[in-house]
Amino acid sequence: MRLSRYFLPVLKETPAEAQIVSHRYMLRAGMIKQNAAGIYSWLPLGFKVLRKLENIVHEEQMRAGHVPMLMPTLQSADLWRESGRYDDYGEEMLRITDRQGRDMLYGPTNEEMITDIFRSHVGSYKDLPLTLYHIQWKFRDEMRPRFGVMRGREFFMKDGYNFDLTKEDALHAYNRHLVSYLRTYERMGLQAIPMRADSGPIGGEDTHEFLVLAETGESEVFYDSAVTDLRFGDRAINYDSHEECAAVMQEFTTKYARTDETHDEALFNEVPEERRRVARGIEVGQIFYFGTKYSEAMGAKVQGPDGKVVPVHMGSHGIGVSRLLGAIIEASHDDKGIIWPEGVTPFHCGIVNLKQGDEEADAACDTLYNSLTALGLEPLYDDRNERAGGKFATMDLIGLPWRITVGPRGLKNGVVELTSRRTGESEEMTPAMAVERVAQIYKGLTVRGI
Ligand code: P5A
Repeated sequence: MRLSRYFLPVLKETPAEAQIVSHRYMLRAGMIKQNAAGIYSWLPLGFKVLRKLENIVHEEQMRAGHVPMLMPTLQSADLWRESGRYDDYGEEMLRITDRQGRDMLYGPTNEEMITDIFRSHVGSYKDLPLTLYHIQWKFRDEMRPRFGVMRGREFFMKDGYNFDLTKEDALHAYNRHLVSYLRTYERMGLQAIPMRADSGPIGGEDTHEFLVLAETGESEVFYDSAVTDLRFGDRAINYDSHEECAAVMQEFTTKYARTDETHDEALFNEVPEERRRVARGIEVGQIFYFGTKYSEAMGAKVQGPDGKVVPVHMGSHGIGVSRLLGAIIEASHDDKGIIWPEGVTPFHCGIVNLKQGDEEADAACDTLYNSLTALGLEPLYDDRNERAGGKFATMDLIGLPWRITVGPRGLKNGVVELTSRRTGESEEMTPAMAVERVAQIYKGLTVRGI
């Protein structure tokens, strides 16, 4: 992309309404624009990152054997009356009446709708296990929408639902989701710690939230600092193996880590004092096992191998995809702007032309741009007629992890400069070497956005 043809409305001033750094940078970098309280337009740069995160979530869900689909945002109130949640959900639910006077709602989650789809089409244990998911906009009429996309009213969520014959199988689905979530967050450059939590309006006994530690997080968390040493990494996992998934669950959830809702002071005090931590975190996902709560209320049953018809065991599993943008920025920035992890960056590398209009500099930038593009990478070329300082400030603000700087003086010696956004370190090299280095950095990481 050439910046002269892009739409990147960066702001010089810090918007007064933004209280936390991720919100400030998302506004300043021209990623989002608020249209109403807690409702945002995703401008091209924000949209590009959102799509990348969505793609990573899809890849990891499909890797775990979960099946993608798409349900609508609007739902009929009748389904929610069947589960009993229409009255229970309270003021967070946005209720709408259509022209025929029918009660509708903008879905805050999809347990009822997916259970209805399941009961319409599945009647035998032979079709199980099954996990269906979608990534779709949700609406919750939050009392206090704030911090930009972090607590929106309209927000983008991946929600998946497992259907299993037995509790044991459903607990395997729960563990499998935990493993797939660990992989997902790590690919985004995040450490999200599973913590025992409260199930709230979704219901059920077993639930874990995934928290990214950050001072600006809305949740208070209590944990054994040893949990922060755990990494899933690139180990191989067989998602069909109950034992393998259970072992990962065990590894990541045995040490003390809880949100304030389930915090137990006596248990916490058993953690050696020097490892006890009280901090704040951003909830970027949550998994639930709720057994037959919805399947019994809504008649989602299957015939088992013994001929008996029984309600299916279910769970639901969510990732706050739009919230993740905020969480990633909270975890990765400095006083100049965002620092995108390579796995999610909107563009792989910036190209800054120090002297636009200089024949040699323009030609070198074009060559760099074309070579990177030919390798399947997405450079952002600042080809505007601006002074160098302004170009650097924009690149630092929008946070591309790598920048190639091209100027007539370097070109006389046959070199350009490759700079890391994270360390600020620069290295001179030939343009061909810079292309090779950038290609090497992104090997195996090139998830495309849009
Ligand atoms: C699990 C999937 C559920 O709704 N039903 C389907 C279950 N869980 S949840 O924890 O309530 O939400 C899942 C994730 O969505 C994000 N989230 C939000 N993001 C932005 N703004 C909001 N107002 C908001 N509310 C929830 C969180 O990341 C949460 O973990």
